[in-house]
Amino acid sequence: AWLKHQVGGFKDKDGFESNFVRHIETTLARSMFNCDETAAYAACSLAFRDRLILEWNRTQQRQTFADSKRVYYLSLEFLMGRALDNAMLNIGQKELAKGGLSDLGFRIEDVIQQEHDAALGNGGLGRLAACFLDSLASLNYPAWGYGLRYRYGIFKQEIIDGYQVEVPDYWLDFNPWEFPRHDVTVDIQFYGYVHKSTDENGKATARWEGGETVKAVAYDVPIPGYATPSTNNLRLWSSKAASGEFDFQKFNSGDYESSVADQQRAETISAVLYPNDNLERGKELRLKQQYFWVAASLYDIVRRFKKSRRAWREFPDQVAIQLNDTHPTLAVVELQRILVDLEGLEWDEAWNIVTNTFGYTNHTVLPEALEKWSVPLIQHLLPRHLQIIYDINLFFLQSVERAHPGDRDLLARVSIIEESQPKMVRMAYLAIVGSHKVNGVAELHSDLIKTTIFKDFVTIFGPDKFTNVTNGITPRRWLHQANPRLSDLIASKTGTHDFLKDLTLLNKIELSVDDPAFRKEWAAIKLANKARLAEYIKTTTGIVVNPSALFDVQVKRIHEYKRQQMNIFGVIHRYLRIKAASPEERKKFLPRVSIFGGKAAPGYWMAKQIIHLINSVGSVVNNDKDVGDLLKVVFLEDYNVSKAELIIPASDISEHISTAGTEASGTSNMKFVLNGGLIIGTCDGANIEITREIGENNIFLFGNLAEDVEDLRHAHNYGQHTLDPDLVKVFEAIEKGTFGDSKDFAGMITAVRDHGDYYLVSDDFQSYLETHDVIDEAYRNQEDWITKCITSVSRMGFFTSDRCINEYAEGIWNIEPLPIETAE
Ligand code: 26Y
Repeated sequence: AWLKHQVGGFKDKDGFESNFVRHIETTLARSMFNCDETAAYAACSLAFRDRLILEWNRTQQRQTFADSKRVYYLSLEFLMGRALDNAMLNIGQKELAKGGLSDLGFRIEDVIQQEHDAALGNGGLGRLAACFLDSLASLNYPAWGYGLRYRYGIFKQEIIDGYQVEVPDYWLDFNPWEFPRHDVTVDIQFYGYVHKSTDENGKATARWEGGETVKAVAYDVPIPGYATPSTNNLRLWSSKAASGEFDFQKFNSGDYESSVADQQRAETISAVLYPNDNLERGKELRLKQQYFWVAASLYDIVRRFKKSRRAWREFPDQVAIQLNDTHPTLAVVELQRILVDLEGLEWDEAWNIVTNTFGYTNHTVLPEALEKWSVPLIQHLLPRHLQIIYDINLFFLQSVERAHPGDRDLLARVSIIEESQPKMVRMAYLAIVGSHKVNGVAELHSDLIKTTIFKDFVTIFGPDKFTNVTNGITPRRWLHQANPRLSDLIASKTGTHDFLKDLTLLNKIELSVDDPAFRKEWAAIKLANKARLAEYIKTTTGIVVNPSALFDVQVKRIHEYKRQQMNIFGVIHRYLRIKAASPEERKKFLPRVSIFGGKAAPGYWMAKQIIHLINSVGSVVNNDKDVGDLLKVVFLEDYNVSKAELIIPASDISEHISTAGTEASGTSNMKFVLNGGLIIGTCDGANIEITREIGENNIFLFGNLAEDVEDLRHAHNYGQHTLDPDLVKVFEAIEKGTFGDSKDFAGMITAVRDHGDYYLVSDDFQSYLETHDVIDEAYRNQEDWITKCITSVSRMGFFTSDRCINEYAEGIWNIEPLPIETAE
């Protein structure tokens, strides 16, 4: 298999070098005497890209020829990170490239660093989509991703005077990983009106007419599988003015400006990724993005299906479409419109095809993240779709009424249309009704959606429609690429790198848990990873941290439910204890570095306040002579995928401390444990399953359980809320101005003290502090600590996204991998 997988690669190092030089001298029109690291990155990428293209074409031909069922993963976010390192590793020729680059005078690490992250996503949901693409290709599934080619990805975060400042991320300047397909375009219609009539057979027909048209242009990104020639396709749509739209009348009459303005308006659709994570804003342009992307993708999928000349009823045998959250839910409506209005199918036959085609993944129970679109807005933008939504709802409610006669409350509760002012379309309900399977992303989460937000739908459709697929991560990027030394150490014990394809093989290292040489190397790798991060912290923030201190990391989007505020309150509490201690007592403290990273949505005021407090605490604590190395507080700017690859392997403890029942799964928890870090966490999301797999001695759990959250909140609201005394001391310190003007942090305090403490910070605070003390003690015993780390890693096999994709393939998509011919 190994030999086979080199088929797509370079013959040898010389082959790579000559290809590299050719790209420098021709594609880039430079000379080797004037080749800096940027040019080296470009040439190296172009050289590897050449290798990918051949396999990419072959994979597409193989899929077309086999004509078997394909899955289409529709996601508004693909948080891909860098591509070059991943491509070299998946092709299996990073070592060869390293040698070649070295011959030419470059260090491969420096070359890799030149690449700008493809940051077309916010957080977990977008990164999950990227891990899924890696697994789909690695497992040889015929699969396409469909997304938007944003000109601006997630903003770049700068920290200025302790505050987050957002800077545009213009990432497309030079992107060798995409291929414009100017011949693959789709005209997308907006606005207009519906013309209803009766045809010659007396059948009612509807035609959507008028309005304006925007052109969707395809950009394709190759997705290489690991140790397989399979290379799948990610198709991203970019918006352009349709040729008829560029108003030549205006142009010729000298109104050049407004003619260009029309063009720019069209291009606005795919201009920017909305930077909200778990926070809905209901903006018209976002709805336009959704329809633009969904309509272009469906046109493409249907066009491909039609080439096979099969009957429409075979559509679900050829096509599975997965909705990554409700963002692509209009696809349900669009496919029904295509089948009924354009292809002339009867409603019921069409609806049967639609529901057998779609699956819907829910990623959140937070009410503020559930999408709703106003009826007047949809009416205006997509008049025909609104009618179809009303018909879907009518037929759905009629079937509910037949099964549950007279239950008017039930009808009102499950109606796709919310009878508010204005009326709203509940996208999650539409997605459920339009899909054959609905899944949550961790066991607890999948149970919660069945008993809370989607309870009535379980009654209506039965429990089998709802299922769980616990999230996973790709071990290629999150172990082999991010932590090559650990990957190689593991391979030295398991015999091969096969665990990267079958992660359950990790369990073999448990046999070596007592092997002194293995343990020593394990510890040395962790220390080296920490030293590398310490170096990065020093150059980017000026803060000097001791690599042998305990590194405590919380990196993720900033959100009240994720409780970074609880973390920083805990840090303040530790600081106060150090200050109150005598010089003698201070020696007993375990030196710690608290590391934070993450972006706040630009309009999320409380999240920005949290960032400001972290930075303000840092500037006091880090400069306090009484504290020295005992405590450092670092906020790392602009957390993204490539920074995660640096930070995660360097952690001793990471924090996954959401209020129980709020974090659907979490995926960084898996990344940290896989890299030999331990975690402190609540009984939430995938933490629960991680505990089950690695054993409760290897994780630090604390806090209230999901089942108690409702009662606690209720009690708060009825005045039974005595704040934790240690938290009161923290608030006093903040209010005394210890960390600067206390008015700047008043919102965070009143949320807990005066506004019902919705996220239970006070309720969990004592248990959180105690657990950190337990961690200190555990860390002092380095031998036990390393045993915990090795044992945990060995038991992480379940959390690969390969397992996850196999579950989707079998339980939801009904697709099979495409066999790769073994002879060449
Ligand atoms: C509606 C819109 C504003 C919106 C945009 C982004 C709503 C939600 C999101 C993103 C949600 C998200 O990232 N959810 C995360 O998905 C991960 C993958 O399943 C989970 O691990 C994580 O717990 C969940 O918060």
